[in-house]
Amino acid sequence: MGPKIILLLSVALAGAWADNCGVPSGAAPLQDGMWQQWHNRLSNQIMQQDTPDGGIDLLFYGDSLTELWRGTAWGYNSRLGSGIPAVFSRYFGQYRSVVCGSGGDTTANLWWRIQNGELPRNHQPKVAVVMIGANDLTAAYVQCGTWDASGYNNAAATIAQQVSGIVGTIHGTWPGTRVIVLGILPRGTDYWNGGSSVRTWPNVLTPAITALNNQLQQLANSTSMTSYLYCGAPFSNGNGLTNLQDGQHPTAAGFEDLAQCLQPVLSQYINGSSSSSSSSNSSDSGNNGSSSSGSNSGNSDSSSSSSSSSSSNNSGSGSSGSGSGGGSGGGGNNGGGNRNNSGGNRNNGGGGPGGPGGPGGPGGPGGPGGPGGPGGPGGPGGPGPGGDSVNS
Ligand SMILES: *[C@@H]1O[C@H](CO)[C@@H](O)[C@H](O)[C@H]1NC(C)=O
Ligand SMILES: *[C@@H]1O[C@H](CO)[C@@H](O)[C@H](O)[C@H]1NC(C)=O
Ligand SMILES: *[C@@H]1O[C@H](CO)[C@@H](O)[C@H](O)[C@H]1NC(C)=O
Ligand SMILES: *[C@@H]1O[C@H](CO)[C@@H](O)[C@H](O)[C@H]1NC(C)=O
Ligand SMILES: *[C@@H]1O[C@H](CO)[C@@H](O)[C@H](O)[C@H]1NC(C)=O
Ligand SMILES: CC(=O)N[C@H]1CO[C@H](CO)[C@@H](O)[C@@H]1O
Repeated sequence: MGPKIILLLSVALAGAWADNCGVPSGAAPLQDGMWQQWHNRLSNQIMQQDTPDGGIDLLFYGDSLTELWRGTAWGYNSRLGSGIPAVFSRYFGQYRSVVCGSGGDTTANLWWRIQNGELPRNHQPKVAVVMIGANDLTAAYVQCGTWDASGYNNAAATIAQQVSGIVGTIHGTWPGTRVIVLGILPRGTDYWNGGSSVRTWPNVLTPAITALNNQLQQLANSTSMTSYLYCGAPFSNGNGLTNLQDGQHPTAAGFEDLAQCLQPVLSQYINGSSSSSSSSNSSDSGNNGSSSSGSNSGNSDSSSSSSSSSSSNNSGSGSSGSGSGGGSGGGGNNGGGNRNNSGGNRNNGGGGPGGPGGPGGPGGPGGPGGPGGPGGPGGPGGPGPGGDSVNS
Protein backbone atom coordinates (compact mmCIF):
# COMPACT_ATOMS: atom_id res chain seq x y z
CA MET A 1 0.00 0.00 0.00
CA GLY A 2 2.78 2.34 -0.82
CA PRO A 3 0.42 4.84 -2.40
CA LYS A 4 -1.09 5.62 0.96
CA ILE A 5 2.20 6.68 2.31
CA ILE A 6 2.96 8.69 -0.77
CA LEU A 7 -0.37 10.45 -0.46
CA LEU A 8 0.23 11.14 3.15
CA LEU A 9 3.65 12.52 2.49
CA SER A 10 2.35 14.77 -0.22
CA VAL A 11 -0.13 16.15 2.21
CA ALA A 12 2.66 16.62 4.65
CA LEU A 13 4.72 18.52 2.16
CA ALA A 14 1.81 20.69 1.23
CA GLY A 15 1.09 21.57 4.80
CA ALA A 16 2.99 23.87 7.04
CA TRP A 17 4.71 21.42 9.26
CA ALA A 18 6.51 22.51 12.30
CA ASP A 19 10.08 21.56 13.02
CA ASN A 20 8.93 18.68 15.11
CA CYS A 21 7.35 16.92 12.16
CA GLY A 22 3.84 17.84 13.04
CA VAL A 23 3.69 16.42 16.52
CA PRO A 24 0.56 17.94 18.00
CA SER A 25 0.81 20.45 20.76
CA GLY A 26 -1.90 21.31 23.18
CA ALA A 27 -5.15 19.49 23.78
CA ALA A 28 -7.55 18.74 20.97
CA PRO A 29 -10.41 16.35 20.38
CA LEU A 30 -10.55 14.19 17.33
CA GLN A 31 -13.27 15.53 15.06
CA ASP A 32 -14.95 12.20 14.66
CA GLY A 33 -18.39 11.28 15.89
CA MET A 34 -17.45 7.78 16.91
CA TRP A 35 -14.42 8.97 18.82
CA GLN A 36 -16.61 11.52 20.57
CA GLN A 37 -19.17 8.88 21.39
CA TRP A 38 -16.54 6.70 22.95
CA HIS A 39 -15.28 9.65 24.95
CA ASN A 40 -18.82 10.32 26.17
CA ARG A 41 -19.20 6.75 27.28
CA LEU A 42 -15.93 6.83 29.17
CA SER A 43 -16.92 10.10 30.81
CA ASN A 44 -20.21 8.57 31.88
CA GLN A 45 -18.49 5.57 33.32
CA ILE A 46 -16.22 7.84 35.31
CA MET A 47 -19.18 9.83 36.54
CA GLN A 48 -21.06 6.74 37.62
CA GLN A 49 -18.18 5.17 39.48
CA ASP A 50 -16.88 8.39 40.99
CA THR A 51 -18.83 8.17 44.18
CA PRO A 52 -17.60 10.20 47.13
CA ASP A 53 -17.49 7.11 49.32
CA GLY A 54 -14.81 5.14 47.59
CA GLY A 55 -14.89 6.11 44.00
CA ILE A 56 -12.20 5.12 41.56
CA ASP A 57 -8.78 4.12 42.82
CA LEU A 58 -7.05 3.30 39.58
CA LEU A 59 -7.21 4.87 36.14
CA PHE A 60 -5.53 3.82 32.94
CA TYR A 61 -5.10 6.48 30.28
CA GLY A 62 -3.82 5.86 26.80
CA ASP A 63 -4.40 4.82 23.21
CA SER A 64 -5.39 1.49 21.69
CA LEU A 65 -2.88 -0.44 23.72
CA THR A 66 -4.59 0.76 26.85
CA GLU A 67 -8.06 0.28 25.40
CA LEU A 68 -7.25 -3.35 24.64
CA TRP A 69 -7.39 -4.03 28.37
CA ARG A 70 -11.11 -3.84 27.71
CA GLY A 71 -10.83 -5.91 24.56
CA THR A 72 -12.26 -3.11 22.47
CA ALA A 73 -11.52 -0.41 19.94
CA TRP A 74 -13.63 2.68 20.51
CA GLY A 75 -15.93 0.49 22.52
CA TYR A 76 -16.45 -2.18 19.88
CA ASN A 77 -15.09 -5.63 20.41
CA SER A 78 -11.71 -5.84 18.79
CA ARG A 79 -10.25 -8.88 17.14
CA LEU A 80 -7.02 -7.88 18.84
CA GLY A 81 -8.64 -8.05 22.24
CA SER A 82 -9.08 -11.75 22.68
CA GLY A 83 -8.13 -12.92 26.14
CA ILE A 84 -6.91 -9.55 27.32
CA PRO A 85 -9.83 -8.51 29.57
CA ALA A 86 -9.41 -11.79 31.40
CA VAL A 87 -5.80 -10.89 32.13
CA PHE A 88 -6.97 -7.53 33.37
CA SER A 89 -9.50 -9.07 35.73
CA ARG A 90 -6.98 -11.46 37.13
CA TYR A 91 -4.42 -8.80 37.92
CA PHE A 92 -6.44 -5.67 38.50
CA GLY A 93 -10.00 -6.83 39.09
CA GLN A 94 -9.50 -6.28 42.79
CA TYR A 95 -9.27 -2.54 42.28
CA ARG A 96 -11.95 -0.01 41.54
CA SER A 97 -10.67 1.00 38.16
CA VAL A 98 -11.62 2.53 34.85
CA VAL A 99 -9.68 2.00 31.65
CA CYS A 100 -9.75 5.20 29.61
CA GLY A 101 -8.07 4.08 26.43
CA SER A 102 -9.10 5.26 22.99
CA GLY A 103 -7.64 3.80 19.85
CA GLY A 104 -5.39 6.02 17.82
CA ASP A 105 -5.09 8.72 20.40
CA THR A 106 -2.24 11.16 20.36
CA THR A 107 -1.17 13.11 23.41
CA ALA A 108 -3.41 15.95 22.24
CA ASN A 109 -6.48 13.72 22.09
CA LEU A 110 -5.88 12.15 25.48
CA TRP A 111 -5.16 15.49 27.08
CA TRP A 112 -8.46 16.82 25.81
CA ARG A 113 -10.36 13.80 27.08
CA ILE A 114 -8.90 14.23 30.54
CA GLN A 115 -9.80 17.90 30.53
CA ASN A 116 -13.32 17.14 29.38
CA GLY A 117 -14.82 14.56 31.65
CA GLU A 118 -12.46 11.65 32.01
CA LEU A 119 -11.14 12.73 35.37
CA PRO A 120 -13.03 11.97 38.56
CA ARG A 121 -14.33 14.99 40.47
CA ASN A 122 -15.50 13.54 43.76
CA HIS A 123 -12.91 11.11 44.91
CA GLN A 124 -9.16 11.24 44.54
CA PRO A 125 -7.80 8.29 42.57
CA LYS A 126 -4.82 6.64 44.11
CA VAL A 127 -3.03 5.93 40.86
CA ALA A 128 -3.27 7.01 37.24
CA VAL A 129 -1.29 5.03 34.69
CA VAL A 130 -0.47 7.00 31.56
CA MET A 131 0.85 5.38 28.41
CA ILE A 132 0.71 7.75 25.45
CA GLY A 133 2.90 9.19 22.74
CA ALA A 134 3.48 6.26 20.42
CA ASN A 135 1.05 7.60 17.84
CA ASP A 136 2.59 11.04 17.97
CA LEU A 137 5.99 9.54 17.39
CA THR A 138 4.95 7.23 14.59
CA ALA A 139 3.09 10.01 12.85
CA ALA A 140 6.12 12.20 13.09
CA TYR A 141 8.17 9.51 11.45
CA VAL A 142 5.68 8.92 8.66
CA GLN A 143 4.87 12.54 8.06
CA CYS A 144 8.26 14.05 8.35
CA GLY A 145 9.76 11.99 5.61
CA THR A 146 13.15 12.47 7.16
CA TRP A 147 14.15 11.04 10.43
CA ASP A 148 17.46 12.19 11.71
CA ALA A 149 18.48 12.63 15.30
CA SER A 150 17.46 16.24 15.42
CA GLY A 151 14.07 15.39 13.95
CA TYR A 152 13.18 12.71 16.40
CA ASN A 153 14.76 14.47 19.32
CA ASN A 154 12.58 17.48 18.64
CA ALA A 155 9.58 15.25 18.31
CA ALA A 156 10.45 13.47 21.55
CA ALA A 157 10.85 16.75 23.39
CA THR A 158 7.47 17.98 22.20
CA ILE A 159 5.75 14.74 23.08
CA ALA A 160 7.30 14.77 26.55
CA GLN A 161 6.01 18.31 27.03
CA GLN A 162 2.59 17.10 26.07
CA VAL A 163 2.78 14.28 28.59
CA SER A 164 3.94 16.78 31.15
CA GLY A 165 0.81 18.78 30.41
CA ILE A 166 -1.33 15.69 30.89
CA VAL A 167 0.30 14.94 34.22
CA GLY A 168 -0.20 18.58 35.18
CA THR A 169 -3.89 18.38 34.40
CA ILE A 170 -4.30 15.31 36.56
CA HIS A 171 -2.37 16.87 39.41
CA GLY A 172 -4.20 20.15 38.94
CA THR A 173 -7.29 18.39 40.22
CA TRP A 174 -5.71 15.63 42.28
CA PRO A 175 -2.22 16.55 43.47
CA GLY A 176 -2.14 13.45 45.64
CA THR A 177 -2.68 10.98 42.83
CA ARG A 178 0.38 8.94 41.97
CA VAL A 179 0.89 9.19 38.22
CA ILE A 180 2.81 6.36 36.63
CA VAL A 181 4.13 7.28 33.22
CA LEU A 182 4.87 4.18 31.19
CA GLY A 183 7.62 4.15 28.62
CA ILE A 184 6.61 3.54 25.02
CA LEU A 185 6.90 -0.11 24.08
CA PRO A 186 9.04 -1.40 21.24
CA ARG A 187 7.16 -1.47 17.96
CA GLY A 188 7.62 -2.23 14.31
CA THR A 189 7.68 0.28 11.51
CA ASP A 190 5.75 -1.18 8.65
CA TYR A 191 2.52 -2.43 10.10
CA TRP A 192 0.60 0.35 8.41
CA ASN A 193 1.38 -0.90 4.93
CA GLY A 194 1.98 -4.55 5.46
CA GLY A 195 5.68 -4.14 5.02
CA SER A 196 8.28 -6.59 6.02
CA SER A 197 9.85 -4.87 9.00
CA VAL A 198 6.87 -5.31 11.26
CA ARG A 199 8.91 -7.51 13.53
CA THR A 200 12.33 -5.97 13.13
CA TRP A 201 13.98 -4.60 16.22
CA PRO A 202 15.93 -2.48 16.54
CA ASN A 203 14.51 -0.43 13.70
CA VAL A 204 14.38 3.19 12.64
CA LEU A 205 12.01 4.00 15.50
CA THR A 206 14.26 2.53 18.16
CA PRO A 207 16.47 5.55 18.84
CA ALA A 208 13.41 7.78 18.79
CA ILE A 209 11.59 5.62 21.30
CA THR A 210 14.69 5.56 23.45
CA ALA A 211 14.92 9.33 23.28
CA LEU A 212 11.27 9.75 24.15
CA ASN A 213 11.42 7.33 27.04
CA ASN A 214 14.47 9.08 28.38
CA GLN A 215 12.54 12.35 28.30
CA LEU A 216 9.59 10.73 30.01
CA GLN A 217 11.82 9.43 32.74
CA GLN A 218 13.32 12.88 33.22
CA LEU A 219 9.84 14.30 33.42
CA ALA A 220 8.85 11.80 36.08
CA ASN A 221 12.08 12.36 37.99
CA SER A 222 11.41 16.06 38.22
CA THR A 223 7.70 15.92 38.98
CA SER A 224 6.32 15.14 42.38
CA MET A 225 3.96 12.21 42.77
CA THR A 226 5.08 10.94 39.38
CA SER A 227 6.95 7.77 38.52
CA TYR A 228 8.33 6.33 35.34
CA LEU A 229 8.06 2.67 34.56
CA TYR A 230 9.35 0.78 31.54
CA CYS A 231 7.64 -2.48 30.75
CA GLY A 232 8.99 -2.98 27.26
CA ALA A 233 11.59 -5.65 27.88
CA PRO A 234 9.33 -8.62 27.12
CA PHE A 235 8.57 -7.26 23.66
CA SER A 236 11.92 -7.66 22.03
CA ASN A 237 14.56 -10.30 22.03
CA GLY A 238 17.71 -10.88 20.07
CA ASN A 239 15.66 -11.75 17.01
CA GLY A 240 13.35 -8.79 16.90
CA LEU A 241 9.94 -7.96 18.26
CA THR A 242 8.03 -10.57 20.15
CA ASN A 243 4.75 -10.91 22.03
CA LEU A 244 3.13 -8.50 19.62
CA GLN A 245 0.18 -9.39 17.42
CA ASP A 246 0.85 -6.95 14.65
CA GLY A 247 4.04 -5.13 15.41
CA GLN A 248 2.43 -2.81 17.91
CA HIS A 249 -0.35 -4.41 19.98
CA PRO A 250 0.75 -7.02 22.52
CA THR A 251 -0.72 -10.48 22.52
CA ALA A 252 -2.66 -11.63 25.55
CA ALA A 253 0.59 -13.13 26.80
CA GLY A 254 2.24 -9.77 26.22
CA PHE A 255 -0.48 -8.09 28.26
CA GLU A 256 0.18 -10.59 30.98
CA ASP A 257 3.81 -9.48 30.95
CA LEU A 258 2.62 -5.89 31.16
CA ALA A 259 0.39 -6.74 34.08
CA GLN A 260 3.25 -8.44 35.88
CA CYS A 261 5.38 -5.37 35.35
CA LEU A 262 2.68 -3.06 36.67
CA GLN A 263 1.37 -5.16 39.49
CA PRO A 264 4.03 -4.56 42.14
CA VAL A 265 4.04 -0.84 41.47
CA LEU A 266 0.27 -0.57 41.59
CA SER A 267 0.11 -2.64 44.69
CA GLN A 268 2.71 -0.39 46.29
CA TYR A 269 0.83 2.79 45.55
CA ILE A 270 -2.71 1.54 45.92
CA ASN A 271 -2.32 -0.66 48.93
CA GLY A 272 0.47 1.48 50.28
CA SER A 273 2.42 -1.41 51.61
CA SER A 274 6.11 -0.70 51.41
CA SER A 275 5.96 3.04 51.37
CA SER A 276 2.69 4.60 52.09
CA SER A 277 1.50 6.57 49.18
CA SER A 278 0.52 9.57 51.16
CA SER A 279 3.89 10.21 52.66
CA SER A 280 5.94 8.66 49.97
CA ASN A 281 7.73 11.24 48.02
CA SER A 282 10.55 8.90 47.25
CA SER A 283 9.31 8.20 43.86
CA ASP A 284 10.41 5.02 42.33
CA SER A 285 12.69 3.41 44.73
CA GLY A 286 11.71 -0.13 45.34
CA ASN A 287 9.16 -1.41 43.00
CA ASN A 288 8.46 -4.22 45.34
CA GLY A 289 5.00 -3.85 46.56
CA SER A 290 3.33 -6.13 48.91
CA SER A 291 3.99 -9.48 47.45
CA SER A 292 0.79 -10.73 48.90
CA SER A 293 -1.41 -8.71 46.67
CA GLY A 294 -1.79 -11.27 44.04
CA SER A 295 -4.38 -11.72 41.45
CA ASN A 296 -6.02 -14.19 43.68
CA SER A 297 -6.56 -11.98 46.61
CA GLY A 298 -9.73 -13.26 48.08
CA ASN A 299 -11.26 -9.92 47.55
CA SER A 300 -13.85 -10.72 45.04
CA ASP A 301 -16.55 -8.30 45.86
CA SER A 302 -16.25 -7.41 42.30
CA SER A 303 -19.45 -5.54 42.24
CA SER A 304 -17.44 -2.51 43.03
CA SER A 305 -14.70 -3.38 40.65
CA SER A 306 -17.20 -3.72 37.95
CA SER A 307 -15.19 -1.39 35.90
CA SER A 308 -13.47 -1.88 32.72
CA SER A 309 -13.06 -5.50 32.18
CA SER A 310 -16.52 -6.54 32.95
CA SER A 311 -18.17 -3.71 31.19
CA SER A 312 -16.14 -4.14 28.10
CA ASN A 313 -18.28 -6.93 26.87
CA ASN A 314 -21.45 -4.97 27.03
CA SER A 315 -20.04 -2.38 24.84
CA GLY A 316 -20.38 -3.57 21.34
CA SER A 317 -23.75 -5.05 22.13
CA GLY A 318 -23.82 -6.55 18.73
CA SER A 319 -24.33 -3.26 17.15
CA SER A 320 -23.21 -3.20 13.62
CA GLY A 321 -20.49 -0.77 14.20
CA SER A 322 -18.92 -1.99 11.09
CA GLY A 323 -20.75 0.57 9.11
CA SER A 324 -18.29 3.21 9.85
CA GLY A 325 -15.74 0.57 10.47
CA GLY A 326 -13.00 -0.01 8.04
CA GLY A 327 -14.51 2.43 5.69
CA SER A 328 -13.96 5.61 7.51
CA GLY A 329 -10.61 4.54 8.60
CA GLY A 330 -8.69 6.55 6.12
CA GLY A 331 -6.40 9.23 7.10
CA GLY A 332 -5.44 8.06 10.44
CA ASN A 333 -5.99 10.37 13.28
CA ASN A 334 -2.55 11.73 13.50
CA GLY A 335 -2.79 13.38 10.22
CA GLY A 336 -6.07 14.78 11.27
CA GLY A 337 -5.03 16.11 14.57
CA ASN A 338 -1.88 17.52 13.23
CA ARG A 339 -3.46 19.10 10.28
CA ASN A 340 -5.91 20.79 12.50
CA ASN A 341 -3.24 21.95 14.81
CA SER A 342 -1.16 23.27 12.05
CA GLY A 343 -3.99 25.32 10.82
CA GLY A 344 -5.04 23.15 7.95
CA ASN A 345 -8.72 22.92 7.36
CA ARG A 346 -9.86 19.59 8.51
CA ASN A 347 -13.39 18.94 7.67
CA ASN A 348 -14.63 15.45 7.92
CA GLY A 349 -17.77 16.15 6.07
CA GLY A 350 -16.89 18.19 3.11
CA GLY A 351 -13.41 17.33 2.10
CA GLY A 352 -12.27 14.96 -0.49
CA PRO A 353 -12.95 11.31 -0.31
CA GLY A 354 -11.89 9.65 2.86
CA GLY A 355 -8.81 7.58 2.65
CA PRO A 356 -9.01 3.98 1.81
CA GLY A 357 -10.24 2.32 4.93
CA GLY A 358 -8.73 -0.74 6.33
CA PRO A 359 -10.43 -3.84 5.18
CA GLY A 360 -13.04 -4.93 7.64
CA GLY A 361 -11.87 -7.43 10.12
CA PRO A 362 -12.73 -10.93 9.20
CA GLY A 363 -15.66 -12.06 11.23
CA GLY A 364 -16.80 -10.28 14.28
CA PRO A 365 -18.41 -6.93 14.28
CA GLY A 366 -16.20 -4.43 12.60
CA GLY A 367 -14.83 -1.96 14.99
CA PRO A 368 -14.52 1.64 14.33
CA GLY A 369 -12.26 2.08 11.41
CA GLY A 370 -10.20 4.28 13.46
CA PRO A 371 -9.92 7.93 13.64
CA GLY A 372 -11.67 9.37 10.72
CA GLY A 373 -9.82 10.54 7.76
CA PRO A 374 -9.29 14.16 7.13
CA GLY A 375 -10.80 15.59 4.07
CA GLY A 376 -8.56 15.06 1.19
CA PRO A 377 -6.34 12.16 0.53
CA GLY A 378 -6.35 9.67 3.28
CA GLY A 379 -3.47 8.09 4.96
CA PRO A 380 -3.20 4.72 6.51
CA GLY A 381 -6.31 3.40 8.15
CA GLY A 382 -7.20 3.84 11.72
CA PRO A 383 -6.88 1.41 14.56
CA GLY A 384 -10.08 -0.38 13.90
CA PRO A 385 -10.10 -4.09 13.67
CA GLY A 386 -8.91 -4.99 10.28
CA GLY A 387 -7.67 -1.57 9.45
CA ASP A 388 -4.05 -1.30 8.66
CA SER A 389 -3.08 1.61 10.62
CA VAL A 390 -0.30 3.84 11.63
CA ASN A 391 -2.12 4.37 14.84
CA SER A 392 -2.59 2.29 17.86
C1 LIG B 1 15.74 9.26 36.88
O1 LIG B 1 16.01 8.85 38.20
C2 LIG B 1 16.54 7.55 38.29
C3 LIG B 1 16.60 7.17 39.75
O2 LIG B 1 17.18 8.18 40.47
C4 LIG B 1 17.88 7.51 37.61
O3 LIG B 1 18.44 6.22 37.68
C5 LIG B 1 17.70 7.89 36.17
O4 LIG B 1 18.95 7.97 35.52
C6 LIG B 1 16.99 9.21 36.04
N1 LIG B 1 16.69 9.39 34.66
C7 LIG B 1 16.83 10.53 34.03
C8 LIG B 1 16.56 10.53 32.58
O5 LIG B 1 17.16 11.53 34.59
C1 LIG C 1 9.94 15.38 47.61
O1 LIG C 1 11.20 15.32 48.19
C2 LIG C 1 12.10 16.25 47.69
C3 LIG C 1 13.41 16.04 48.33
O2 LIG C 1 13.56 14.78 48.80
C4 LIG C 1 11.57 17.64 47.95
O3 LIG C 1 12.41 18.58 47.38
C5 LIG C 1 10.20 17.77 47.33
O4 LIG C 1 9.66 19.01 47.66
C6 LIG C 1 9.30 16.71 47.84
N1 LIG C 1 8.04 16.80 47.14
C7 LIG C 1 6.91 16.61 47.77
C8 LIG C 1 5.69 16.72 46.96
O5 LIG C 1 6.86 16.35 48.94
C1 LIG D 1 11.61 -7.67 45.26
O1 LIG D 1 10.88 -8.73 44.75
C2 LIG D 1 11.72 -9.71 44.19
C3 LIG D 1 10.85 -10.76 43.56
O2 LIG D 1 9.57 -10.72 44.08
C4 LIG D 1 12.62 -10.28 45.27
O3 LIG D 1 13.48 -11.22 44.68
C5 LIG D 1 13.45 -9.16 45.84
O4 LIG D 1 14.21 -9.64 46.90
C6 LIG D 1 12.56 -8.08 46.35
N1 LIG D 1 13.34 -6.95 46.76
C7 LIG D 1 13.08 -6.30 47.86
C8 LIG D 1 13.93 -5.15 48.16
O5 LIG D 1 12.13 -6.59 48.58
C1 LIG E 1 -5.35 -3.73 47.82
O1 LIG E 1 -6.34 -2.75 47.75
C2 LIG E 1 -7.54 -3.18 47.16
C3 LIG E 1 -8.51 -2.05 47.05
O2 LIG E 1 -7.95 -0.85 47.27
C4 LIG E 1 -8.13 -4.28 47.99
O3 LIG E 1 -9.31 -4.73 47.38
C5 LIG E 1 -7.14 -5.40 48.07
O4 LIG E 1 -7.65 -6.40 48.93
C6 LIG E 1 -5.83 -4.92 48.60
N1 LIG E 1 -4.88 -5.99 48.52
C7 LIG E 1 -4.09 -6.25 49.51
C8 LIG E 1 -3.16 -7.37 49.32
O5 LIG E 1 -4.09 -5.62 50.54
C1 LIG F 1 -16.30 -10.94 26.11
O1 LIG F 1 -15.74 -10.64 24.86
C2 LIG F 1 -14.69 -11.48 24.54
C3 LIG F 1 -14.05 -11.03 23.26
O2 LIG F 1 -14.69 -9.96 22.75
C4 LIG F 1 -15.22 -12.89 24.43
O3 LIG F 1 -14.15 -13.76 24.12
C5 LIG F 1 -15.79 -13.28 25.74
O4 LIG F 1 -16.37 -14.55 25.63
C6 LIG F 1 -16.85 -12.32 26.15
N1 LIG F 1 -17.30 -12.62 27.48
C7 LIG F 1 -18.56 -12.57 27.80
C8 LIG F 1 -18.88 -12.88 29.21
O5 LIG F 1 -19.42 -12.29 27.00
C1 LIG G 1 -9.89 19.35 17.14
C2 LIG G 1 -9.51 20.73 17.00
O1 LIG G 1 -8.48 21.15 17.48
N1 LIG G 1 -10.32 21.48 16.34
C3 LIG G 1 -9.96 22.81 16.03
C4 LIG G 1 -9.43 22.87 14.65
O2 LIG G 1 -9.11 24.15 14.31
C5 LIG G 1 -10.23 25.00 14.30
C6 LIG G 1 -9.78 26.32 13.77
O3 LIG G 1 -8.53 26.66 14.28
C7 LIG G 1 -10.77 25.07 15.72
O4 LIG G 1 -11.90 25.89 15.75
C8 LIG G 1 -11.13 23.70 16.17
O5 LIG G 1 -11.55 23.72 17.50
